[in-house]
Amino acid sequence: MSKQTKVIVGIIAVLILVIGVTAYLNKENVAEKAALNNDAVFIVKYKGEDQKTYSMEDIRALGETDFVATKDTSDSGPEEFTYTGVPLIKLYEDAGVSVGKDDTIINVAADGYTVALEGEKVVDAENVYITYMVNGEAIGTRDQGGSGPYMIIVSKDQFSQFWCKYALSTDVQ
Ligand SMILES: Nc1nc2c(c(=O)[nH]1)N[C@H]1C(S)=C(S)[C@@H](COP(=O)(O)O)O[C@H]1N2
Ligand SMILES: [Mo]
Repeated sequence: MSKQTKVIVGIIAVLILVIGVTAYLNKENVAEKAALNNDAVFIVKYKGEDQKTYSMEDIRALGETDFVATKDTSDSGPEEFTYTGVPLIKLYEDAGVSVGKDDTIINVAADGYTVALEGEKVVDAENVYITYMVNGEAIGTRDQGGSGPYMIIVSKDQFSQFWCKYALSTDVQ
């Protein structure tokens, strides 16, 4: 090997090492961020009465999915995000609470914000989701400056005012 070839091989070896270590650290980081709010609870109610309490693990075990939703607020333009979550209707099914198209679903948040949704939207498993990750990272708690740990998203709405940040519970009335 010429001296020049040795130098090139050396540089390539160092680059491969750097890429490998970066990928490894990144993987740990993603796992850590995703695991942050495992103790957060979310409650499914029926007419104001608790039916079932869920942890992050319980919710994820119902079958999580990635989907794209556009967040459009009063002070920012439309922006697309990839969220990870579970259709809200799956929690109702699991809790044994039936939801009809003519019911009203009340979602309550930690800051007192309350969202009323038509049952017709909630029975659509591709519309209303309970989410906990955005673009592969935990949504984060309010204290951390996030919108979670849970946020309910109405993905087919044009605007985001019916999304429920810091969601604590959902109720059929
Ligand atoms: N708990 C809670 N959820 C909420 C709100 C809120 O103030 N509190 N604001 C709503 C509005 S008006 C919008 S546009 C979306 C997105 O709000 P963000 O821009 O603060 O993320 O969250 C909705 N959900
Ligand atoms: Mo908004």
